[in-house]
Amino acid sequence: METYGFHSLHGRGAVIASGIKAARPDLNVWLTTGDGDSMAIGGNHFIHMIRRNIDINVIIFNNRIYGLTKGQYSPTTRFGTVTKSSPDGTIEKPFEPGELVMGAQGTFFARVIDKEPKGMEEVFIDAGKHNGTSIIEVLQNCVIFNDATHEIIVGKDVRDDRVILLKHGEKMIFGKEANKGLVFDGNDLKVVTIGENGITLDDILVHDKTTKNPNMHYMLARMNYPEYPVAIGVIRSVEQDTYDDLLTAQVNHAVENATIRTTTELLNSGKVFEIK
Ligand SMILES: Cc1ncc(C[n+]2csc(CCOP(=O)(O)OP(=O)(O)O)c2C)c(N)n1
Ligand SMILES: [Mg+2]
Repeated sequence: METYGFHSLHGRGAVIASGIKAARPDLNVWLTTGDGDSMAIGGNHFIHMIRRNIDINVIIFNNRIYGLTKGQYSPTTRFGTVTKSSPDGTIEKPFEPGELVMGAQGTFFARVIDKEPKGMEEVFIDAGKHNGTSIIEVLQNCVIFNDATHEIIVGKDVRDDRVILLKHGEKMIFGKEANKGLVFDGNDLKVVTIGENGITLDDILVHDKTTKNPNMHYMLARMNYPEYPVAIGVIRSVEQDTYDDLLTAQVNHAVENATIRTTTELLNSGKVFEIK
């Protein structure tokens, strides 16, 4: 087909994209999806695409609602939210997409804010370069059916105290005064203030997106307001074999070692009967 993109059936984007990448490994494949599409109807495909580490770049527009169908709650809707399908408030604990990515052995996870195109651009470039499944969660507003859902985190007046931009190799600090940071305390991360209780810059953890062990990335991905700032930027990026590379190698090996090379040879192979 002479095209650069098309719509698939709701929930099946990961399947179509996996098929395209398997058949045409030379293509640079990007999949756009919603929180409902990727985590509800397409949840099964989503985790297996990630587990296979097939080289696809995935942008999840997480507006924490089924927008197109006019406002039913999704797997990422916050507990207690009143929606058209939860008139008394949801009684389900939401997924954070990053938790699923780590649980499914993901190799790349990043989070960006819809109204910050500059940060988004840098992350998209990183994701594009990553060999394997790259998942980018966009904290996306839905003006009509879930307006201002992320404002509690990204609102102009609160953003600097409620968001932490993670940069590989740099201290994990944030805040309007850039004086808050993350340390490890007991079994979990903890927010501290530099200059208080004997805490200095040296105590603050450095972000390493490349550690194979996903435990720290899992903790960073699930940080949430009010206990923690929400992490944006590239949280995890590790190199690992991709499904499409391994598949191509297998196909090439099979072709090289095949004793039957053409359809005519195939038809004349094995037991052949001549009909008279
Ligand atoms: C097979 C199928 N089932 C259900 C629907 C109805 N449907 C369309 S969009 C949607 C939910 C979309 O939610 P999300 O993925 O979060 O995207 P948003 O509209 O919020 O961007 C549903 C249930 C459909 N189009 N096709
Ligand atoms: Mg949605």
